[in-house]
Amino acid sequence: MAVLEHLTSQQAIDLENKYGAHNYHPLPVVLSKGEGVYVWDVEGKKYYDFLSAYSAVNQGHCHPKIVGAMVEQAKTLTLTSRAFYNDMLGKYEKYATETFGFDKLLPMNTGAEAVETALKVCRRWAYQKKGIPENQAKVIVCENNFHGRTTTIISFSNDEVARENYGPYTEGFVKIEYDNLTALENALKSNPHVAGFLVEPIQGEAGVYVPSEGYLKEAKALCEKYNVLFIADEVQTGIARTGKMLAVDHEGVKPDILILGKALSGGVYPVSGVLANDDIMEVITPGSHGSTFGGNPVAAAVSTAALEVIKEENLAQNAEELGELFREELNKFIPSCDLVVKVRGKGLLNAIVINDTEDSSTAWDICMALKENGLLAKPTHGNIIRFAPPLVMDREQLMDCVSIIIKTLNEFTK
Ligand code: IF1
Repeated sequence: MAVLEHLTSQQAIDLENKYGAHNYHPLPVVLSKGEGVYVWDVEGKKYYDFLSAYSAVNQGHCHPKIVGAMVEQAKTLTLTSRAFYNDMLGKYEKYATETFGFDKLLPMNTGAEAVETALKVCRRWAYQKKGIPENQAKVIVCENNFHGRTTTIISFSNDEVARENYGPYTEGFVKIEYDNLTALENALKSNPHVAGFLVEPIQGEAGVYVPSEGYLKEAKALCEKYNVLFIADEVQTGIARTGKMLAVDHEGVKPDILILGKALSGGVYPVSGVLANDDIMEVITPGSHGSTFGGNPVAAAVSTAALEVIKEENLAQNAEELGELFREELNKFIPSCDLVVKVRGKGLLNAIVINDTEDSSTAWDICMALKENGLLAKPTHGNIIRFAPPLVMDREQLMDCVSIIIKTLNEFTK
């Protein structure tokens, strides 16, 4: 079979099964085209995308401005490494830092790399600025976190599937309950060597768990009190997803270290980054950190365009308004449906909780039925389905999606 031959869905799935490592269990749909809020499978069936590549495609699939910026830059200069300067990076760093209100950006590629980078910056700051004795720095993290897949990051995960048989694990992390300020203060108080508190403003993988109002603001205040860096992982919640540019903006919190990824590129190219002010970022010196691809000209062009699209198309406001509408419509429906316990979320990062156990297959089965009805979503647990469409959706499309979801749930109950 020629490599470029047109494949059926089954053929594509068989190829992945035979030649690819089995590190995923995808929904059985093979996509070959995307535009805005829609994707198409190889048989030509059209779907609403309600995952947005885990919130990477906030600006919609194949946004012409972002793809255009990528193609233009790719024809001009793709990669220099950081051994030389390039004429795109500085302009991008200026734009990104001004957009988010920090002195400096450290560009990387994937979310996990950016989290690693933030942890390294935090540890250095602890030794060089806070005066913590060598190798004693601790970072507080939350139960049920998701920050990526590196050896260090999975060391402080409590997802056994993600951790099992990958030891020995990296030391230096203290785990506390999420959304629990007493637990945070106790951890800060009882350990003099705490360098940072790493937190997701909304826990995505945990099932779109929105903390109590004021949690982030109070947590930031506690970090200040104990001279500890507040590190916000906005890889999934950032870039307008929750109805503001950043999820911390809902509480007027400014992190000491901000981690971005995913939609920082509109999903067209891996772009991530860490932002901080000079008093923190100056601990990073030549040779102490880096990446071949981080800050390359294509990434700079793509990310600049991706951020411009967010602003030009008012995507934060759109996410806020459509998110309200989505939860309102589902809340009207839920009392009549035994299958769904509740809908929760912020902006266009939402989830429904199914009336079943965490290890059930109900959420998966509902996602299969949604797929048949033209909408793609993925369970986060056996009983939770995340709904995160691209933010370029309009009201009419959203209402269409609501009726697909309601129709599917009704069919399922029967
Ligand atoms: C997978 C979840 C989403 C993230 C936060 C860092 C990263 C992620 C808050 C790492 C990545 C993705 C990765 C994807 C599944 C996934 C995910 F379901 F696990 F929670 F988005 F909802 N911080 N999240 O959410 O970024 O290195 O992947 O670029 O299959 O691992 P990455």
